Amino acid sequence: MSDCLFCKMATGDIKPDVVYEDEQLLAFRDIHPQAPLHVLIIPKHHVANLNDLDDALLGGLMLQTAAKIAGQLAYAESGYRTVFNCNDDGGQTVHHLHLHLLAGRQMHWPPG
Ligand code: DGP
Repeated sequence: MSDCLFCKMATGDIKPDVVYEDEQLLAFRDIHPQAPLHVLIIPKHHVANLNDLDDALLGGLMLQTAAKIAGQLAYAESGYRTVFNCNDDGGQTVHHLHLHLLAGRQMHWPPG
């Protein structure tokens, strides 16, 4: 989608701080980090949110990639959190599917 911020990152029109990339996914640091490590993992093609994700393998790949990045950046043992926000009540502000990976501090429950 031409007016989608994360699509522009996927195509390279906007260059985020990339921590991982493969054929299907791009992962980059969040501009407003909520933890010492805050990475967003996105599919390169446009999917608006979790409601529109019809490819279970892609969802699994996003989660597996979060674990891989956490491991590569030495957060696997201390721990981390992964979050998909969906639509307004879920707190989604960018309507291109993204998985938050947060690490480097104690997380709390329930989230705000
Ligand atoms: P959500 O609220 O779940 O839709 O999360 C959207 C995230 O996207 C939020 O944590 C901030 C991040 N974000 C918004 N604009 C930019 C940007 O231009 N660059 C980067 N790196 N992150 C952004």
